Amino acid sequence: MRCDRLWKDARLATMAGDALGIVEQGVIAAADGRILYAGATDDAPRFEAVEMIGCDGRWITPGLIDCHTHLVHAGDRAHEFELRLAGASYEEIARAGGGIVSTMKATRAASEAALIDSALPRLDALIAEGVTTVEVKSGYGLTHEDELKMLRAARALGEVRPVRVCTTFLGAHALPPEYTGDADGYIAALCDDMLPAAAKAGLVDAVDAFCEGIGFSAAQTARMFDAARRLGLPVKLHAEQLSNLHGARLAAESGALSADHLEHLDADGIAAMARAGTVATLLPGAFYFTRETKRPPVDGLRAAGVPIAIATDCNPGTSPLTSLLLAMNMGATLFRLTVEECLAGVTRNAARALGLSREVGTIEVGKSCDLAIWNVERPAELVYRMGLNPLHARIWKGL
Ligand code: DI6
Ligand code: FE
Repeated sequence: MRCDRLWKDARLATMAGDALGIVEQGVIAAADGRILYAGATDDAPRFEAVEMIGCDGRWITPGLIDCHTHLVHAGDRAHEFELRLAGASYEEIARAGGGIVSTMKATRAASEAALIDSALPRLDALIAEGVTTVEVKSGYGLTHEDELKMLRAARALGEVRPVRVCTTFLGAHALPPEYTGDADGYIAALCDDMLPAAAKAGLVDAVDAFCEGIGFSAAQTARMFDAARRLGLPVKLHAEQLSNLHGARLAAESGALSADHLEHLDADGIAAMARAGTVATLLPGAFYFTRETKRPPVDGLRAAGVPIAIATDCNPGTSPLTSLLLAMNMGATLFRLTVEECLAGVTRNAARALGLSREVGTIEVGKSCDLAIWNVERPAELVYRMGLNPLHARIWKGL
């Protein structure tokens, strides 16, 4: 059988099924960017490969997926970090006009080219650790033009780097100053104008909102979800990070791909997510950086069989994190996830959180040949180390 490239003498963690999917003596064949065969060397058909790559027993996992980021934004919030170190809380800073609104001002002032330029080092850091798919949200423009500018910048990232970019419309991230006292008016502008325009321009893969006391109410979130449904777009939600507005239940009942953060999630929310198959995306970087002490209900999620994903939440305010490997370590250390859960969280379940289960997330025949090849002795090392990057090679669409 002919193929373009063949990786041999490898150990595979295919992540297929519900565990690591380990193959001790494995081979992967790719043709036209897709996986043609992945499995035991002994069972493999005889391949005639254009290029044969010996892996010297290295481990291969699916390319990693960061399914929740705010990678595109201008400026930084190091100064607010200093204020927080001096005792101010995130909510105090937000209410005093800092927080998301300060990044909004910088993002509005930046050109599309400047947004791309400033996001590239962050994207490159993710790519250097084997990320092959990344989600990027809008939400720091908060005007028609600036939200579209952010989404175009996000799409452009996928053209200047070998990575799959999924875009999420997060117009309902914060109330822009122009709408002070009129959150419902802003939601109407999002639903009737900004979201349809962004969708029409092909810039939206999913719709998200920040459902919080300092963000938008459940009723306002429901209106965003209705607008998404009218456009045929999937939804996801920032839910239960700082308070419990029952956003996760609302998201699940709206068929959401994921509900994210979830520190304050209750049993009712867990049950709704389990019924709907909504992924719980945990963001340990934000938990760590804000010195949150309330942990998401991991035992309850596990017991209910809710799939768990892990992402960086890379954003300037609450998670200036550009390492998905470190996010896994934090998931294990802070949230007590197992190694298997951490790895599933950045592969199989992250793909599901993006609605991309058929395309990526496991090493299986027919999927995009997105791989990460590692200099590790066992998969647990990927979760165990802090600050060492053991990536040997990264393959995206077979190349
Ligand atoms: N949740 C978060 O943690 C970030 N956004 C969100 O919806 C915070 C974003 C920021 O502070 O800039
Ligand atoms: Fe976020």
